[in-house]
Amino acid sequence: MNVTEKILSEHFVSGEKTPGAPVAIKIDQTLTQDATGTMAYLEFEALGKEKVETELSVSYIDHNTAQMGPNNMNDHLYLRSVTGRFGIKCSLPGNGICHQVHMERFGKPGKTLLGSDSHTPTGGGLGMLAMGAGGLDVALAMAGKPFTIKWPKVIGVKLTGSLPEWVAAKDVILKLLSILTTKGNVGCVVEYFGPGVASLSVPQRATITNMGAELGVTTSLFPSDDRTKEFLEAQGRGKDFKELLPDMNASYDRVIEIDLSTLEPLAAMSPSPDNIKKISEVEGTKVHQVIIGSCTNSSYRDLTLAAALLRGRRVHPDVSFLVAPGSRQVLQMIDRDGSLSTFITAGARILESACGPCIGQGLSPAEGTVSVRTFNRNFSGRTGTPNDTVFLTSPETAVMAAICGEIVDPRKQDVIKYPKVEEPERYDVDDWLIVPPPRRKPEIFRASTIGRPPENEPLPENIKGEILIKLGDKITTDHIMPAGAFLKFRSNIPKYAEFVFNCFSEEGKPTFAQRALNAKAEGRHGVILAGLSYGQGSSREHAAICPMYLGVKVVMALSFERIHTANLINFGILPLVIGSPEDKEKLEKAESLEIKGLPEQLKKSSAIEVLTDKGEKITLSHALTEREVEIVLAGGIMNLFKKTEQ
Ligand code: MIC
Ligand code: SF4
Repeated sequence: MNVTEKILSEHFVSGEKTPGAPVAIKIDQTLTQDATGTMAYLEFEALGKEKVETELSVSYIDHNTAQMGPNNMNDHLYLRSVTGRFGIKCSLPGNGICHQVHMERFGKPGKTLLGSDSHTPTGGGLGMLAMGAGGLDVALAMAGKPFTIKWPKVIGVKLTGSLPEWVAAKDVILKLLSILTTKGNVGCVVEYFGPGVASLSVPQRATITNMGAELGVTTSLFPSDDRTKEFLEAQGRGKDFKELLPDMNASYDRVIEIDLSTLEPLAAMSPSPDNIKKISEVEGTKVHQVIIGSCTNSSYRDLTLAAALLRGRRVHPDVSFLVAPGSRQVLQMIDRDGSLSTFITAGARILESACGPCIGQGLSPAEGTVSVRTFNRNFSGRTGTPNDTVFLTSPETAVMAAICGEIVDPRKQDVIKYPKVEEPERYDVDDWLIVPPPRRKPEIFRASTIGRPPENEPLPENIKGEILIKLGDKITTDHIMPAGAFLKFRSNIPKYAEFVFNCFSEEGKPTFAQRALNAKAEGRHGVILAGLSYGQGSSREHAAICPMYLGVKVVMALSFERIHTANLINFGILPLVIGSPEDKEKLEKAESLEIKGLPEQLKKSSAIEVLTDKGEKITLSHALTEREVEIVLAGGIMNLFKKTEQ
């Protein structure tokens, strides 16, 4: 067996072990972050449980730390109290980004981890099966329910050789993104193996599995080996180590070979993480902002390497250079070893250990300018600036751009030597900002800005659909539900729903929300029409809850991404697959459509007949399991849960 099969088999609850078939697995650990967590815990409260049933659940406060107005801190206090009440640890603001901290302090090889954040696969760097999901799925896992995925196809990535100077772990995942792209990988797991694996430390592996989220796969993971042991021992967690290697004769559904020695510095250029350029192709591009941070590249190794490059130098006067350490552990360590003062002397602006600019919480670039960021996403508008250009690169490439004021191929110069950076033998461990649940159950903090999750009615017999929006390919959850300045409304669905598809609003015309609410008031059902890979990116279930609140009942697309599909189903919205671009064109010509006898059609077969107002009869399909059909028909999983468990 390969490592994926080993972990899945050990956590198998029910289902069929054939690719594509649904399989329920036991979840050992969960994590939430505040931007998705508040809703997840409101949902957990609604499940009526006394305590979480996982081995470990941690709530991180790392996304909404700007605190402009009371909304954010209201959420923080709610999270701290609700987690204390249900037996969950709470990592307070300032302690760091969930994925970095979880890797440092809690991740364990061989365990399953479900997180309400799409970059949860960071844990795969430690040999965990770590997956992103919507908040409701995480709430159900905390309540002890198994999590259902499709038994995956495992893509084996065989690593050989070792990284040359100036080439980083980030370039490995950028290379893979250039091969696999962000589309068409749903239902796959990427597993790294081969002799090159041993040359990568756990934080380097975590960079790779973190950004594997952009491939749209279920997760990515590395084996657990001596390097894993080394890392856990250095974190004072040697007892958490477990060796986990693929069997000698392990097989994979597809094998891609990457010789690390032949890689070169790469960048992903806006608007997509798979728009890969060689650094040598974009050399000379003038840069105005450089940021080192995010859950992809802000480990102690990344920051000490950046500091080593900057020692004795200053950043270019035209560049605004920012550093956001991934965790308090990283910040404390760069303080003690002098890297922090190197950054300050070089002219860096030091940010708190949080997501910050990665999720558009400030630091938006100027219009039309270029920023180089060590992050994982560059969807248009995500920075808060609609027409900027973002290059996603390694810390090495980013720092060189900060020093030179333009993108440079560092291999072509010999002024700055490539520094040798080793993982420390011992990390500084101080978990003071991780609050364990108190002995006496605290009162739950409630605030006016925190609403209840909205309710939904069962799916109607007959859909009288109004096509509210017609979209193209690769619509991300950032398009559906903007984050950045709107993040503070995450706990208030009616308010947040006003901004659904905000980026497509045209001045003087009714917004998507207004059109949807009008249709709802007049008894018509909202329909969204889209192309390939609908719902890429974040795990935010708000991209389903808010449309649900606005009366959307069906999304029709050429293909869907995994986490978003699950979120749609969980909130009673039916995802229907359009069979061909020709059928999509026919649907695009229509304004409204009808689906008759939907419950019966759904139960009978995977084909669903749709009749447009132009008289076209089109057959769409669904890939829902029996249970998912039940969920959608009930109007969402909460309604079903109430019916069956209470
Ligand atoms: C992101 O990187 O887009 C986020 C913000 O971390 C999201 C979660 C969210 O929308 O709160 C994610 O990746 O799931
Ligand atoms: Fe935070 Fe950015 Fe990572 Fe999302 S991708 S968890 S916003 S650092």
